[in-house]
Amino acid sequence: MIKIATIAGSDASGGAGLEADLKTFEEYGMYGMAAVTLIAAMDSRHEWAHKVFPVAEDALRAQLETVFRGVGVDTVKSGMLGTFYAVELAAEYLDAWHIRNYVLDPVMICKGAEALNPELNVVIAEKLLPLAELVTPNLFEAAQLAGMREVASIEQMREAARIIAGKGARNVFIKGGSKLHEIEAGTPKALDLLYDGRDFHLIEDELFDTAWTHGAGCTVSAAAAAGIARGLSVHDAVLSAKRFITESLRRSFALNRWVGPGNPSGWRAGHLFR
Ligand code: PXL
Repeated sequence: MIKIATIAGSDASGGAGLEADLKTFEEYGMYGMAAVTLIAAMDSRHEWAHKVFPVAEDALRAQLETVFRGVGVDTVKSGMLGTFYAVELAAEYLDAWHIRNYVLDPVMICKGAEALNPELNVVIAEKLLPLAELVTPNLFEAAQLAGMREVASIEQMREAARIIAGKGARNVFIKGGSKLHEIEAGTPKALDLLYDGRDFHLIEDELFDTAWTHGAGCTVSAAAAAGIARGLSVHDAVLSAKRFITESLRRSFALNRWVGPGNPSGWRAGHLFR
């Protein structure tokens, strides 16, 4: 059994964060573990406003001990870290246990929430990018990591990817998705870019006209980690992750009037019924 772990926040509504990661690992047939960095809860009486409760440093360290020493793990993904000590602990354990298959999803904010620590981006870039086999920023996160004012075109995605790779990540996958489509008017596809330090691969996929995309970023990053855990090249892992998220979003649904996630088992329905 392939063992894979996420170091991430819990999304009580179940669509993003470590819940999305674990569901994705399950679909890829792997044994998933989680070290919780923070707990996010949402208030239905206040427009689904997010509230974030960090997990104490000693509690996070104890979980990392469980995962890395107690069980052992081949591949690790990180999501929302939220505090300086979470970034430092993640770096400490990834480094000490020589984890090569590390996928960094540099989650900086979730919709409707205040960033816990906006300055965290600098520490994430400094401590975690050099450890990452793959980093998976969205357009906003790519601009932050690259120190650019904005990333709003394919050319700027290329530039950001080059800068981020220069800071130590071995592969950079910038999730333009539906956002880049809006910017590059007339493009009927979701657009993402993979940079392996040498070549750029523009990845186009089906675009859905839906607001129910909660957790898509977490999911695509977890799916890429699962592919890498399975032994795929980063390029093939990303292509698999794109297929996975496309089938998930094809069957996305509303949880309430504010939020709707993809369906992580969507690819199975597609397999059976199309
Ligand atoms: O989608 C980003 C995200 C990541 N992690 C947690 C979240 C969210 C968004 O809600 O709650 C824990």
